[in-house]
Amino acid sequence: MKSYDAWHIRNVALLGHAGSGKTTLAESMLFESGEITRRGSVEERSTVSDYHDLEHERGSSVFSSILFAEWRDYKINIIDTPGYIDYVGDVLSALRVVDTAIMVLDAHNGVEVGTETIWKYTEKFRTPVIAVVNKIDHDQSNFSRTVEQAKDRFGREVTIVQYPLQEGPSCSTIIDVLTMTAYVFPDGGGKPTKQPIPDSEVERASALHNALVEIIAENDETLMDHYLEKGELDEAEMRKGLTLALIRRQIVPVFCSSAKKNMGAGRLMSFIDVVVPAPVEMPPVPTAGGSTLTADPKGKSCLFVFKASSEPNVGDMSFFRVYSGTIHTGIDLVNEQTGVTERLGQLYVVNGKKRHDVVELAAGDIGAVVKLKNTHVNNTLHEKGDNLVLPPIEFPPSKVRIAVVSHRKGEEDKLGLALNHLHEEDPTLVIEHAKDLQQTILHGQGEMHLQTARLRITSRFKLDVDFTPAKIPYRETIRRRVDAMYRHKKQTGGAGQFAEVHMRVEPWFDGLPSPDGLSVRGIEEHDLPWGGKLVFVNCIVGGVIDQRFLPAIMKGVMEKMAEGPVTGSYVRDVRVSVYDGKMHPVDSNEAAFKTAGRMAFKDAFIKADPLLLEPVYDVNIVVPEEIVGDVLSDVPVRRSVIQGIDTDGHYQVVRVKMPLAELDGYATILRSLSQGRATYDSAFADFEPVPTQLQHKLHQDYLVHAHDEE
Ligand SMILES: Nc1nc2c(ncn2[C@@H]2O[C@H](COP(=O)(O)OP(=O)(O)O)[C@@H](O)[C@H]2O)c(=O)[nH]1
Ligand SMILES: [Mg+2]
Repeated sequence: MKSYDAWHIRNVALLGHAGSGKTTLAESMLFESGEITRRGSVEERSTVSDYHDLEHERGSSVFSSILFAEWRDYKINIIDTPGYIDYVGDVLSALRVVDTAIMVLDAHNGVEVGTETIWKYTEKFRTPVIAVVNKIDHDQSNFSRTVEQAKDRFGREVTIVQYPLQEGPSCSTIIDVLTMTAYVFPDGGGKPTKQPIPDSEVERASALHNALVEIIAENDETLMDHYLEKGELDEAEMRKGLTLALIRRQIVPVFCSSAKKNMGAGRLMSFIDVVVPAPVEMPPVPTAGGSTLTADPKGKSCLFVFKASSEPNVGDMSFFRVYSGTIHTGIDLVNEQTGVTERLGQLYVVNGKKRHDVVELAAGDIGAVVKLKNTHVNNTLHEKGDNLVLPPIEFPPSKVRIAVVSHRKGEEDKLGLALNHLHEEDPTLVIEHAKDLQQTILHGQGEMHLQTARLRITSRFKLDVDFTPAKIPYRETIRRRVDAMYRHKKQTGGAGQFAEVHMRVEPWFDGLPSPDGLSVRGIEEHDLPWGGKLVFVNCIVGGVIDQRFLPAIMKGVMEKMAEGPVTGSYVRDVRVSVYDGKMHPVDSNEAAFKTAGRMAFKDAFIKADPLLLEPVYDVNIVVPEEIVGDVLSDVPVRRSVIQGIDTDGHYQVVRVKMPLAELDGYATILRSLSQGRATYDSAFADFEPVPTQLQHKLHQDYLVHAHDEE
């Protein structure tokens, strides 16, 4: 394969709502460029991009695929992304390493939810965007409406470069107002003949052409004079202004295609070659140290890992973009994050699961190596002596959670490894070993994301697992001061057990005065691993209990605090003062005092007006303004309180405090409430009291399962 430098590489991502035709368009691009000799289809499960079994089952993309097409003198790296918002991780990692986004719109469905969400990401990263209105062959294709919607949602930068002469199954001609050419396609698509624009279209095409020129001229002053002199401009002349307008997001050029009938892919690729910014034309990438990197093939080698994959028939691979220098097989690079020096093996460029060996990859290019042992997604590798860190992909916090249990006993370790693998491949799948809940919890972006993970566990790792609801990490505390005592006495055969402990429990808070009427001999303050405090006060006078038994009493208290009396949840923020007790010269020992401490604490706690606390989250619900009413009226049903509403363009951001117990499942509720048009993110805010009735119910449920423990 030819080597390409940073002037002849283009990096694009195909983005857009699921089903808009990204994968089919990618297939057309590969076919037109001669990368493949037969055009596969999603229906026949034969596309280069959707090669996973899971994608065949689903009938649509689940993972991003790395592809490339050599078109004329250029290598176009294409990342085909999944459209469902559950797989947003792959969209974000693609956007991190490409220079331009190709937003595929469905001419029948217009601008869809996925399109809007992704548009917002391109705004955030200031990614240049090209829009492709696909499916112009669809019998209900409506190009103009789709463009109007795009203008409405994305702004007046949306500018027509191409439009279909006629839409629907008989479409065969695309009018291009940049080259002022009619592209007429043969039956079955492929290479069009170039013809003059038909008379009936000249007026419309010229008006659109002039609109284009104006935007371009804003970015290239000499061009307007040129245009006025000659009366027209060709693509090469307009290139500079167009490229700048793209980089500055002053234009979103609109193309059209029928990926299914193979119309438009070639012309799109020519535009990508000529106009889309090369890696060297993009603003330099800032590094964490405050310096910047340009795509200089002679610079020091530096690459960024944006994707990992593990497939039985493809192997474990790390995918990266070279940001500076030229790397070759066998090069040693230091992983800045892990500190390990990695020797890169054979370098590859890939088309789906097909790998091609290459000897080197220059700055700007995207490639792969067999998975590096100590390297993960988001790591920067550089030459020895440097210390560069490229900005990481910021994955969104997860939205849904589920507990995972291995079906068969003894497979827990295997499951642990499988889950780590899943996280390695997809950092938006987060694994939590929740000790207090005694559950392994899988966090993801949506129900479908979790279900996909489950299928992966079964198919890739051959493990059967059950998904059960994740428990809520409640906390317990008290509202009242109570004194209690417990006598632990057992006589079994020979030696007996005896211990008696009197203690006072009180709600602890900062600035709580010393225990009333007790003489304090020592105070221990413990920050609890699960948050909050235990303050343990020794008020024993006159040696009624041996000092050596006090640690045992505290141990007993701690045991109960780790499994609170109300629901078995962690206890926080209590002060325990031990002020009296009894011991026996023979039968008293540490074990006896531990038990007495635990039981005294339990009895006191239950009498001290216990309060159950639940985790509450700050939730930002982003919803199109037309349907904000539906969301607002539903919020109070979820025991949630609205904190405020902000406006963000066409969207309202509703800020809500919502208990985790309600947040579980909210992704699905919100999706159906808004037909998928609303999304949210959430972050833990605080623990807040559970309503009395609910607390009572949870306590009763707990008592059914709790065993008597003395
Ligand atoms: N009529 C028509 N159907 C298309 C076109 N492109 C894709 N499709 C169909 O739309 C569905 C989704 O296509 P796919 O490429 O998987 O979309 P993706 O989810 O965006 O990757 C499939 O059934 C395709 O055959 C097109 O240009 N015209
Ligand atoms: Mg797809």
